[in-house]
Amino acid sequence: MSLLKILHYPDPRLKKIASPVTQFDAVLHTLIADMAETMYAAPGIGLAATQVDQHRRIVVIDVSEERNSLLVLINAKIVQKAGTQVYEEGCLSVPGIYEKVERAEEITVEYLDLTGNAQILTARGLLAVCIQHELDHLEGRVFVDYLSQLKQSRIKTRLAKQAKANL
Ligand code: GNR
Ligand code: NI
Repeated sequence: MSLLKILHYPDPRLKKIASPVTQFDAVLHTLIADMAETMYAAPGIGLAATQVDQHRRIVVIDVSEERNSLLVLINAKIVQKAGTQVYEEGCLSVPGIYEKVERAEEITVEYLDLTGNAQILTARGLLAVCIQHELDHLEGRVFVDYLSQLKQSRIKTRLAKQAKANL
């Protein structure tokens, strides 16, 4: 297992659109194991392949307190959305920044599990927020994109300062 390097906003590679997974092989399983290890170590409640510069439609999530309920979503698609909720979001690719974002309260997703079997899941609350946040990454979007231009430019300035301080 290995820890993967997480890209930081505004890295242009975070804007790439991920391609569907077609091969359910050992290479895929290794990437997923490494993504899970990276998410738990961060620590984070989710990680999209885009964030580790792998532009394939793979997401790992664990919103449990115990950190023992790994959810792997491959080629996931939201097929139903209902209601709205506002949650203060953070992102491993935008370290130290937290802002409120409005999302659907409840979603239904169709996806493939790590053996390639089709699954369906209805989620609400934090899990629904996390799934929407991760699927955005696969489309090249980060939560910062939903904020005002002023907030976006302030966040870029803050992250640039942090990056400089970390040299
Ligand atoms: O760890 C994370 N926490 C979080 C909190 C609120 C809303 C979304 C998230 S996802 C984030 C991990 C991450 O960046 N996933 O892409
Ligand atoms: Ni994120």
